[in-house]
Amino acid sequence: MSDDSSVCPRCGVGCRLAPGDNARARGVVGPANPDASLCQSGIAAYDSDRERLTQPIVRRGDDQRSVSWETAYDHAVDRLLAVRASHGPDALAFLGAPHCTNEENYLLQKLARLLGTNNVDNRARACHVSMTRALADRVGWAATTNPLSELLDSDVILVAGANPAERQPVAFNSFVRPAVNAGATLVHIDPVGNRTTRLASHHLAPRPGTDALVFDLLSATIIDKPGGVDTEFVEERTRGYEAFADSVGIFDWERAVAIADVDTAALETVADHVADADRVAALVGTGIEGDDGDAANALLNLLLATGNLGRPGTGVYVLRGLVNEQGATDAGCVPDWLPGQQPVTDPAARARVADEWGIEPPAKPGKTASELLESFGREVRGAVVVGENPAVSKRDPDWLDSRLGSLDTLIVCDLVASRTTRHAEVVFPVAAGTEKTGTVTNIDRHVQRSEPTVEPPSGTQSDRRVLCELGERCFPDEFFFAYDDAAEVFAELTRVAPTHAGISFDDLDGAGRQWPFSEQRLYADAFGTDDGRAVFTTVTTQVDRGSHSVDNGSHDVDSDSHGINHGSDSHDVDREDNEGLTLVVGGRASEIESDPSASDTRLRIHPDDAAAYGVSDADTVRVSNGEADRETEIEVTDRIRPGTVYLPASVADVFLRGESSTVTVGPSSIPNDDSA
Ligand SMILES: Nc1nc2c(c(=O)[nH]1)N[C@H]1C(S)=C(S)[C@@H](COP(=O)(O)OP(=O)(O)OC[C@H]3O[C@@H](n4cnc5c(=O)[nH]c(N)nc54)[C@H](O)[C@@H]3O)O[C@H]1N2
Ligand SMILES: Nc1nc2c(c(=O)[nH]1)N[C@H]1C(S)=C(S)[C@@H](COP(=O)(O)OP(=O)(O)OC[C@H]3O[C@@H](n4cnc5c(=O)[nH]c(N)nc54)[C@H](O)[C@@H]3O)O[C@H]1N2
Ligand code: SF4
Ligand SMILES: [Mo]
Repeated sequence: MSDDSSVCPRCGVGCRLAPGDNARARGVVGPANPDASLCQSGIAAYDSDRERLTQPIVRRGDDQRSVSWETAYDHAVDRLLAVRASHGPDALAFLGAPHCTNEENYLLQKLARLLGTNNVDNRARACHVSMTRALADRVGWAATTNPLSELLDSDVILVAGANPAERQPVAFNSFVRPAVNAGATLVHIDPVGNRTTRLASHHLAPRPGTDALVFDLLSATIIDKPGGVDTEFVEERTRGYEAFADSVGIFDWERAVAIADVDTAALETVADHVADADRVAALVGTGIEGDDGDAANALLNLLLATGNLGRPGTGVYVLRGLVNEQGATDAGCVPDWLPGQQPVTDPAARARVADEWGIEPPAKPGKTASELLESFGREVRGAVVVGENPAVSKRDPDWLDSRLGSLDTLIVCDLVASRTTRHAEVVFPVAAGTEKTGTVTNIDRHVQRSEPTVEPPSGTQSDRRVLCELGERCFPDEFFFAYDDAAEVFAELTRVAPTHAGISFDDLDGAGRQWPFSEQRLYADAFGTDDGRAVFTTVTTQVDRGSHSVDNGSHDVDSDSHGINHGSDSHDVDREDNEGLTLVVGGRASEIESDPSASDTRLRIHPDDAAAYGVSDADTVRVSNGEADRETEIEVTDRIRPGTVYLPASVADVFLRGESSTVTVGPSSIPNDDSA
């Protein structure tokens, strides 16, 4: 039996909680928060001032009416079936649902596929698609490899493009901090120093977008060290090593150092640590996603060459953002994967689904979320959006409004009115994560049962109920959506998805259960590839890209151990070319969040750059990329690379929409005390 606690809806760590005093949550012991701790965001999980939707809405043109649930269901189904009848099944799109349960994601993709389309995706995968696809293609599964608890056994922990001290704080404090306190070496790879860096003994601050080169440089250094490569592991458990080693052999080390602009001594020290350690684990976030998978592939090569996969204390941790981002993928809200990450192109996988459903899902992969958005109003005429807000995005909001507005019909399930619900023809008001029963899967594949710990507002229903009602009305003569409860949906998921085979809803107590049922750590005996071997790739990164005239005179901006290690004075290079400052963004947020850290909207800038641009600490400045500008306060700090500036996503949005990630900084046009 499960205890009376929910899984925290605020992030993918998956801490357990229940209501405490004064509208605050209290932690309940779970696999991700073994000492029952919560972060500030989790403590505020029940505390929302957002006005909830409590009645279904139907809108045609300017006419908006609150309607009964029956009317809303009938109207939504009429409209979806009309689109399908006139334009075919691929004119429908389904966007779900990393905020929702595994069961709800399963139902959403089942509805899409029974209606005849694989156009189902979840947008949040955009945050980690490079790393997860590299894992799926080369070792087996799009998921974190080892349990969080094994970080306590790691000798070296590499954190790249992530800030878990602030973004996954309970996982960081429960597993990384104690490991470091017990002697593990923490290496932070990030152009910007942050709270994670404070615990690190080494900080490599490469030029943004050059992480692949950093990992290749580490591999190249380790291959040259006697005993650096784990030859036994490479021979027994991998393939493609020779080609990889050859490509490393012709890799231009000096040029790569110059482009990544990392300090060679620091790099060699880190390479020594990785080569000497028995157990190396890597934690990756959104910061290494910008290069089409080069960084992810280079990191996997490094870990494979050193034998750091499939053993305790090793592996890759994908620091997924939203509560059920892993589960949305596992349950099949992916255009080319059926439940259990099975390719839709695989006849055996389709047959397994057909056995259960009585109908075979279509074989042709659907469109991804961004392709779907592009197609709205053209090939795609109707959409069902469950717990996503595509209208809020890095893309131009007017463009998105026009895309959503061009659909024949849009059906949305949400807790609150949003920019997306404004375009909806039918809005279903639903229950939140802490108000419903179901399972969610956290960053280390723990499938946990979440029980309602507060009453949903009267007038709402769960997403599960809504999807079943829609499904039953789409197929009135069938029993495709005749489930009594979440347990029945979960049971079907475990029959269809090989990843979840053997897990029973009733056995999911407060401790949860990792998929696959039989092993906590993936790849202990074999990798999930056809021949059971992990696959090397060759070094694909181009060391000759860019035209930086780099001077190799190494200089350290900061001699204390927390200071950043970058190599040459990139800042001079950048300014000589009159390139402006490279903008780096972190703190990507989900709207659901009333994030305490989001209040820091300052631009971080290195003292040399501040001097060059004539601005001082705490000034309000104008940041511009030529297309857009923003006023914001600045923090002058040496924990950022010269030539690079940092902004939280909430402020950086206007710049991310453009092509250029280069900005300039100048005096504000508004008086300082009147700042944004
Ligand atoms: N409190 C709170 N926590 C959250 C969330 C929230 O809203 N509030 N949201 C959750 C969500 S949805 C997500 S996706 C996660 C995000 O979790 P993270 O990915 O850990 O969070 P970010 O702060 O976006 O970190 C991105 C980091 O990448 C760095 N970076 C940028 N460019 C590069 C580069 O080229 N190379 C390297 N090596 N680093 C680079 C940035 O400096 C930044 O430190 O956080 C989750 N956690
Ligand atoms: N401009 C901008 N764009 C961003 C980011 C940013 O910082 N700035 N961050 C990026 C990142 S990291 C992410 S992960 C994405 C997040 O993108 P989205 O997932 O699209 O956005 P969210 O605001 O997290 O949530 C979408 C909606 O889900 C609803 N919701 C919450 N729980 C439930 C539930 O149980 N059921 C239903 N039906 N609805 C629910 C919320 O009320 C909200 O309206 O955005 C990305 N895009
Ligand atoms: S770390 Fe994430 S799951 Fe845990 S309490 Fe904080 S927001 Fe919730
Ligand atoms: Mo995210």
